[in-house]
Amino acid sequence: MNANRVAFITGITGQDGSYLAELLISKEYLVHGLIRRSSTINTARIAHLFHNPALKLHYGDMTDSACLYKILNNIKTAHPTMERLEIYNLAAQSHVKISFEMPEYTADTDGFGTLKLLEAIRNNNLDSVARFYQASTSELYGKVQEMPQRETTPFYPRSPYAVGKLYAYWIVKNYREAYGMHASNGILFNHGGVRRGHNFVERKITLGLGKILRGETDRLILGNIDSQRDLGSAQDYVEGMWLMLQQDAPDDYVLATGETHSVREMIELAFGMASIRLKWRGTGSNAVGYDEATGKDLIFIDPKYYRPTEVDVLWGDASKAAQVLGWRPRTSFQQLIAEMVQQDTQIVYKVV
Ligand code: NAP
Ligand code: F7E
Repeated sequence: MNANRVAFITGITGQDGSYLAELLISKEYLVHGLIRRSSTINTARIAHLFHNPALKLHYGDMTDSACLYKILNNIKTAHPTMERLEIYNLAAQSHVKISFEMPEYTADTDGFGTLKLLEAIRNNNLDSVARFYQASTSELYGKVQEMPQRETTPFYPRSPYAVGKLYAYWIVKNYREAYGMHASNGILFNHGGVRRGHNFVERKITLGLGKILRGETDRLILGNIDSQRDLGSAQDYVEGMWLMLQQDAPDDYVLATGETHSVREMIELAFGMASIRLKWRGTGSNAVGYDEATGKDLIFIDPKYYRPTEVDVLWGDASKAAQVLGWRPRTSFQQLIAEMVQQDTQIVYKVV
């Protein structure tokens, strides 16, 4: 461990937080993480790091400003000579559809939670040592105003999640301009992998495929399969987060693959890797995907998974990140889906 490499990650138990913690520990950081009290185990993604002396966990919640202040105060006391504290704000109610069911909680956590953390930094007089990363999102582009989307594309959020994140984006920018804080927004397009939450579409597809192959179910039921996403690998994207905080000046960056694929394509690709060639009949909520070889219906649509307002297409342009940070995604769409298929079905598919 290096005494000058100290980080604090909110959302450390999530997909990105767990990969980021691994990355920072591999770079000799002492990593502090915020975890929530839960009646069931919510630490599966970081269980392998528990006994690492470089990891220290603190109970708290983004909606509790007193505890955010206290945690930062404890970190400051534990590292009295630190010259830099990297703070990665990844905690969020991150599910877009659920944000329509819990709009107020989503705004509290994703929007005001960011403000509370920034205030906790200032009230601890940590603004000059802190480097702040905000987990902004391509959902800000929502009803897209330009193709592909880049840092200068106007925002048009389409969900309570995206509106909450819009507040966070602007408060980060405001604190940068108002108080000279080293605070950056990473505008990340969709990214997943084998640690992705089970109710995000790409993981739901590979888990569903596994259940069909094992005979645990005979169908996979989804919502809008015609939307398109720019989907990369979470492991590649956490490197971009770290690179943003290594720059002399704070700024905002898009991270994306530069490719977009429909949900339908994701399904066809994953099932194809298990040698199931899907054909389609019907449209909209009547669309059915069936196995060409057996004629068996496998994919069904249920409008209960539709969103009141959908983001039809996301397609990112990460050339600024490539130019300034030297960041490029390493994992292809095909490789990513193959890794998830392997994890969830045990089928090894070689991408050529
Ligand atoms: P995730 O797997 O859903 O993880 C979210 C994390 O936030 C978990 O650790 C969760 O804790 C924590 N959390 C939720 N509510 C909280 C609260 N009130 N107080 C404290 N912690 C709370 O999300 P992810 O995919 O890793 O994404 C990381 C961040 O990037 C999120 O802010 C997300 O909105 C943003 N983002 C994600 C993507 C993507 O495609 N993955 C793209 C753009 C932006 P529990 O484990 O206890 O639930
Ligand atoms: O939906 C469609 C759904 O929930 C993707 C979060 O990480 O990325 C993520 O948000 C698409 C949408 O991700 C189902 O309607 C169809 O068009 O996997 P998702 P998301 O909404 O793009 C952004 C960048 C974030 O910031 C978020 O935190 O797939 N879809 N059928 C479905 N989606 C789900 N979840 N479940 C279905 O059954």
